[in-house]
Formats: sequence, structure tokens, C-alpha cells
Amino acid sequence: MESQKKMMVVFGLVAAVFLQCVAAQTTHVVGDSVGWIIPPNGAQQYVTWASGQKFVVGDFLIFNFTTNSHDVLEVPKASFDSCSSTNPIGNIITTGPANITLTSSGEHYYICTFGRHCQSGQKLAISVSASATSPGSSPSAPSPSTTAGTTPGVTAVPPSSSSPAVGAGFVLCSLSLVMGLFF
Ligand SMILES: *[C@@H]1O[C@H](CO)[C@@H](O)[C@H](O)[C@H]1NC(C)=O
Ligand SMILES: *[C@@H]1O[C@H](CO)[C@@H](O)[C@H](O)[C@H]1NC(C)=O
Ligand SMILES: [Cu+2]
Repeated sequence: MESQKKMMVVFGLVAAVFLQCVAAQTTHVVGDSVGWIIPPNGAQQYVTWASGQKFVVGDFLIFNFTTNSHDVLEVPKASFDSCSSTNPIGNIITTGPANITLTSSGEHYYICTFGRHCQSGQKLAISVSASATSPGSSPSAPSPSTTAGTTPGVTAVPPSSSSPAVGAGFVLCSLSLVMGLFF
């Protein structure tokens, strides 16, 4: 009886961890310790940073900047390319740090509208995927039926973006899956 109880507790824990990793939301601090500034080494800074991240719907994007020194505005690609604020998507965020929830898949473009900051490289393009289960990483994982929302146009991910930054959450996830097999 006692060991059965123990089994139940362990099973409950595994289930809890598993549920949490299915719903896991990653927080991405743009530029990491660099923050959201005019990048010293130019636009490549945020291109490189973004290529090391895996963005999924529901994740948080933190633009860490000093209020009144920078801001954040989401724009369409054309405005991003020309560093213009025309056709903004949503409202400009003037208070830093800014915490943005990624609510839709596809390409997202952000610029700073101060002076010539964008021209100097303070701009970020990211590709957000719809499903939390990255293709090929764990084929045995039961995939929630979110893949239906994946649009064909979302394949513009840089080829070098095999996600090294999956982190502890993924390890925990895998562990709970493996443990789940024993119970
Ligand atoms: C934002 O930047 C400040 C100053 O560089 C730093 O102390 C703080 O920890 C950063 N916040 C985040 C969320 O990274
Ligand atoms: C960002 O906002 C979400 C909720 O909207 C919150 O759960 C999360 O902790 C916030 N992140 C930071 C670094 O403030
Ligand atoms: Cu700026």
C-alpha cells in the first residue's frame, strides 16, 4: 500500500513537470546583456542574437532600455527595411524595459524610432513559430494539435538557427518524458 502511494506521488510530479513544459514560455531578453541600444558593432548584433533564439508563440520578448533614450515600435517589413515608422503595428512602447508577449507566428519586426538609431542598427527581426514542439527534436513527444495553424510562409528561418539555447526547461521536459515511460 505504502509503495503504491509513493508511486502515485512520483507519477503526479512527473505529470506536473510534463504539463508545465508543454506550456513553457521562454523569456528572451533582446541582445542579452547588451540590452536594447544602438549596437556598438552595428546591425549584425541583433541578427546574430536572434539566430541563437527559438521564438514560439506565447514567449516573452524583453526590450531592456532606458525610458526617454530609446523606444520600441513593431512595423511591417518595408518599414523595417527603410527604418520608417509608417504603418506601425500596435502602439509605440516608450517605457523601458518593455515586456512583449509574442501572440502570433510569422515574422515580426521591431525598430527604435529615436533619431537615426534604427539606421545605426537598433532593429530586430524575428521569426516566431506556432508550435512549442520543434520538428525533429523529440519525435516521441505527443504534439498538441497546434501545428494546424502553421502557415507555409513561416519557413524563412535562417539555416544556422539550430537552437542551442533551449536550456534547462527542455532538459526537465525530456526527463519527465523518460520518467513517464517507467510508470
Ligand atoms: C536591464 O539592464 C540593466 C542595466 O544594464 C540591468 O541591470 C538589468 O538587469 C537588465 N534587465 C534585464 C531584464 O535584463
Ligand atoms: C512579462 O509579462 C508576463 C505576463 O504578461 C510575465 O509573466 C513575465 O514575468 C514578465 N516578464 C518580465 C521579465 O517582467
Ligand atoms: Cu534607440
